[in-house]
Amino acid sequence: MNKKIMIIGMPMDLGQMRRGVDMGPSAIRYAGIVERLSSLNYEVHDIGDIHIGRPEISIDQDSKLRNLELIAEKNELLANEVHKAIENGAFPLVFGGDHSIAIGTLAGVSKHYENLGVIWYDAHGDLNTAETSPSGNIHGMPLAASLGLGHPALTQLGGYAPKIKPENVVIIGARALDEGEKVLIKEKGIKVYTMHEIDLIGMTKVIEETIEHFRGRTNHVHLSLDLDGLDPSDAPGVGTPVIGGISYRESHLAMEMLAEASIITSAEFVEVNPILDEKNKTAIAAVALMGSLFGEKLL
Ligand code: EXY
Ligand code: MN
Ligand code: MN
Ligand code: MN
Repeated sequence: MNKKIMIIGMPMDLGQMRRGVDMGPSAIRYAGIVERLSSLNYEVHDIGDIHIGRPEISIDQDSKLRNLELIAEKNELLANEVHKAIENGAFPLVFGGDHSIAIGTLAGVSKHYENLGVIWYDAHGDLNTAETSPSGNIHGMPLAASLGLGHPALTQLGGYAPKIKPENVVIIGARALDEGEKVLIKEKGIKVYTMHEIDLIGMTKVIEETIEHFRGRTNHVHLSLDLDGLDPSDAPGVGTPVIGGISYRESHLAMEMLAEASIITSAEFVEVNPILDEKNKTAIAAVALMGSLFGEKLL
């Protein structure tokens, strides 16, 4: 694992309608992430937060997408910082913010790697476009946008599309997919481990197969971890909770196996909403999972 980590806070809540997810980066920092990673002998640099400010909510006239231009504009800033982190030889570790920030993270990361792999750890597919979205919320669209599907303001971020290829994506934890997303998954042949497969074969096999899927394909895999992938009993502080999720223990196991395989070269932890949380439980879970992802051992 790269011993230099660049933390980038992205306090953006414009991709959905529940206030508070802009406080995610602070909550994760207060849960002790810098100390945790430093104790594992990483050189940790925290560049602070991307400036989001208090922009006025707007709806794009043509597409009806909420905050389209703002999300694109702020994600350009994130993409630049992520790009710089990699250029400086660091592992970019981004804290959201709602999941629309993944459009910026992936724009920054994929500039470096032609064949970037992506693990999308989430209750949702985030594969909607303006046409299929039931909500108009862009946090339900970042994976589609990164695959080059959707509004050009999102797909063309950084000046090129697509950022990733469908065969390089693995979704883990899905249990709330919209009809349009199901069609897209079949059409593109995207590999998905829904909760059904996780129940059936277990997280060990799911991660073994995921690692195997990337072997020979790419040496660079981005982990996009949406805390709502976890069960709400373990991660209650999220805006779109879905019961029947991945347990905290299964998630630890997943992170430990990924650490062991040494394939993750960038990551983001998103959707932590302290206003909806219980005593910062979700941020604390996120920090513990990051500990495992970066090689923490129990003994
Ligand atoms: N699929 C629903 C929508 O597009 O509105 C819900 C999306 C929630 C997205 C969350 C964060 O992963
Ligand atoms: Mn998501
Ligand atoms: Mn989600
Ligand atoms: Mn364990």
